[in-house]
Amino acid sequence: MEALTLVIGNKNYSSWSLRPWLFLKHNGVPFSEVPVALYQPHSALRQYSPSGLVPVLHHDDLWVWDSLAICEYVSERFLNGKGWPTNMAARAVARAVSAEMHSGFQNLRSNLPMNLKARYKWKPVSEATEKDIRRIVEIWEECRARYGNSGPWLFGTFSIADAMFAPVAWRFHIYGVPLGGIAQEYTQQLLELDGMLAWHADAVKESEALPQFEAQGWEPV
Ligand SMILES: N[C@@H](CCC(=O)N[C@@H](CS)C(=O)NCC(=O)O)C(=O)O
Repeated sequence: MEALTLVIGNKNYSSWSLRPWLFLKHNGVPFSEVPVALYQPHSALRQYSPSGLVPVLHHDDLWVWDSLAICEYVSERFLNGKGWPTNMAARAVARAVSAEMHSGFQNLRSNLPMNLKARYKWKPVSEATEKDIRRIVEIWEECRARYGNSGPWLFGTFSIADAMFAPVAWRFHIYGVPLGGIAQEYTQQLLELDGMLAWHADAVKESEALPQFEAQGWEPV
């Protein structure tokens, strides 16, 4: 295989970077990592990424600079397309929920930032954030019920959609979001993945502290 490199941000904070990293790891595609510390005065990001954002996949002279596009490319190039469900209807829904995650849930993202070194006691959040949480739970329940018969993931087999939602599992865990049933089981299952545990182990060793990812007004557990 040609040289495959994933440029990622701080593992403690970079939810976007986690998605393609987990997808590559879970599928056993070998790659090397280039960590770039985010939001530093002289960040090296520009030299690796045309958008100035991570993650970016470098495959020889090809650069792919978006988390969903990277997962798609890896699926096509190395996995014979198995990143998406084989059934056409399931595949369309998997793409829809992945796109919804990719472009939405701004309230959840900004009010419950991913910070793997933190654990908080749950407290009521804004109606807008509650709405994001409810919609994610609804997506998970629907996908599991309609398309998840062949395995434990949203579409049975682990897919790009699961990788896209993986950081949400950390957010729910960090803030102690009260869940039940399928959402609880699915969150736990994501958190117990080898790739998630390996990412977490690296994250807690990082030394940078970025104030914009520290939640305000939350009581630590
Ligand atoms: N749409 C992009 C978003 C990537 C993104 O926002 N990355 C953040 C890190 S979590 C970043 O690189 N921020 C650096 C900066 O804004 O300088 C993707 O899916 O990859």
